[in-house]
Amino acid sequence: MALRRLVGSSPTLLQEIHTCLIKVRPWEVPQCPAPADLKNADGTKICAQLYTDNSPYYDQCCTGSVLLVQPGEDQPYVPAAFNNKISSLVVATRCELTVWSGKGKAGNTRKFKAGAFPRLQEYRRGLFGDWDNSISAFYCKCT
Ligand SMILES: [Ca+2]
Repeated sequence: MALRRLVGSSPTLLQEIHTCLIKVRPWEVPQCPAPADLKNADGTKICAQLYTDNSPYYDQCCTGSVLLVQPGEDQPYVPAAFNNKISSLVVATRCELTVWSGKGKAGNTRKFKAGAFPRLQEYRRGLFGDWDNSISAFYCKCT
């Protein structure tokens, strides 16, 4: 291992590094990307990213499966793997995501402007609901 070569044969130092890595676990602590960082693999702009999972901890949100939403994308019927499952989302700079709670753009609606929304539980839907696991349709546009 490169790490072992780096620290030589000092078991104490190795143990310290190991403990530190366990405490931080950087590979298990994904965070929501910044709105300005939303890009396709080829470098073109993404309108929004929708995630199926979140967490009580803000720095552990935007996890699970991710749906990349392209500028101008209109989905009256969210793909089954994401329907009523989206728990975190990020809207790119100068873009706006409109969501609906019902299929075919029925039910409640809300606009999310550019920004990270790690916990959709915190956004009220109607009188008693919230937007966690409640998105069934969306439209995303950028200027
Ligand atoms: Ca979910």
